Formats: sequence, structure tokens, C-alpha cells
Amino acid sequence: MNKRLLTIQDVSCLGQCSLTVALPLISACGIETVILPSAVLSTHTGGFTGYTFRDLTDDMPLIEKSWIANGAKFDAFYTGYVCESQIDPILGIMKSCANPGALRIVDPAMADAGVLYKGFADDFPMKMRRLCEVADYILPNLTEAAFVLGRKPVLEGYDQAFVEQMVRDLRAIGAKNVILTGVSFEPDKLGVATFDGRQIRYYFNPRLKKLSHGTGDVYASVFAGALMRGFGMHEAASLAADIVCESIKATPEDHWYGVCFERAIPELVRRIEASVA
Ligand code: PXL
Repeated sequence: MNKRLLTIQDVSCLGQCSLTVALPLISACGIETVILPSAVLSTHTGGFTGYTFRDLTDDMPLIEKSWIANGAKFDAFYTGYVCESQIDPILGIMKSCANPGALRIVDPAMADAGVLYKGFADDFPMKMRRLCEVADYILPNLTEAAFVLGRKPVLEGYDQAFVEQMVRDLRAIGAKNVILTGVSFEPDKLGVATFDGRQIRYYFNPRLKKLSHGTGDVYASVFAGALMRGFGMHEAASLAADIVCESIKATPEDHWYGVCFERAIPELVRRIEASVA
């Protein structure tokens, strides 16, 4: 049976992030992708100036009502960048529109490199934490993980024991599976740690550029698509890391606002189809 996923995040019209990344990538995985825009921005908030921002919270209950009236149900929910007034409406939709066993994939997209994205209040992480508490899978980077736990981010000089305590602490808040991104124990390697409650596993690639906008969205989208196509968590997490690397490699030096994930779509399709064949 074909699976259907609902993703809830913003439309940044220009910027290669959120829905403009999630929709093509999850579709490329062969998964029907339904969207619920949390907001519409002219650009993302990470370096552009004077962007427009239309919060769509008021539309959410109307859209939900329309879906209920039409019997719309989803096999998975994947949330990304959302507004602080949307946590309760999203939790409601995750109940009213869920097929039995529907998965909740939460990317607490709100921070990177030690700081919250522009526009989020300091108490936003504690609101985002409520989505993490009910999630089957969470995909924070190191900064988001620290904020969800109410801690100051530690971005370097940490060891394996620190990472392993962090993934255990994240699981202790309720998330069933944890995928922690941006983990590095050696300067030239960057990767992820996955924890399913039994085993902590790592996957590393050579470190490419220091920071790239939108890579978290590419990562979470490929993870969600691959998981829905039957990949195990660690396999989906590893594929997502490889596709982020491919996307960064395809991005010209002077292309500062996002990554050219479009060029990695053929590789993504090949890898998905090879594994489900
Ligand atoms: O890529 C994360 C993201 C999503 N949406 C908006 C953003 C950002 C990161 O800056 O500004 C609007």
C-alpha cells in the first residue's frame, strides 16, 4: 500500500529550505507528500533581510476540519519549522488525521551553531519540546538538542560519553528514537548518532563546509522518505547524511543561502530504488 505523509513546516519562497526541500525530496522517495504550511515567508530568516512573514496558525483548524470532512488520514507526520502558537493545533492534527500506527517524525528546526533562529523567543524550545515528547523519531542538531533539554549548547571539545548521555536524556523526555546530527569527534569527520533505546550507533562522512543553510531540512526530509520506504532508522539516517554531502558538493562556493539538493535527487532515487528492489 502506498504510504502518505503529512509534513508541517513553512514555505520560504526563496531559500532552498523547509517545504521547497521536503516536498521534492520526499516525493522523490516515492512517498505521497501532503503539506501544511506553518507560515509563508518571502525568504528564510538566515541571512536575508526584510523578509515577509505570514503566520498561518489561524488556517490550521480550518484545514484540519476540511481534511476530517474528507476522511484524510496519514501514515506519518513530519514537522519542521513551526510557529510557537502551533504546537497544540499540530498535536491535534496528529490525533485527528492519523492512520493506526502513524509515525511522528519531529525535526525541532529552531536553532543552529549555538543560537536560536531569528524571531523565536527564548522559551520556544520548551514549547518545541512538547512535540519531541510524543515523537517516534526526533532529529535535533547539537544546538537544538541542548535547547530542548534546557541546557547551554556545547559545540566542540565534547567526547563520546557526552553524546551518549545526550541521546539518552533526549529519549528520557519521551522520544522513542533519537537521531542527533552534527556530531564530530575528529576535526575532519562529521556525522550522526542514532539511538533506538538499545543501541547507540554512529555514521560519519568527511567534513565538508562548516555551515550550510537548509542541510537540516534536506537531512530530515530524506530520513522521513527513506523510513517510509522501509529503511531501518540507522540506514535512513546514513542515507540522509550521504545525500546532504552530495548536496553540499553540488553547491557552488558563492551560493550562500542553501544547498543544491536538486542535483542529488538522481542519487537519492537510485539508492531508494536499489534498496527496495
Ligand atoms: O532551514 C531551517 C529554516 C526553516 N525555515 C525558516 C528558516 C530556517 C533557517 O533559518 O529561517 C523560515
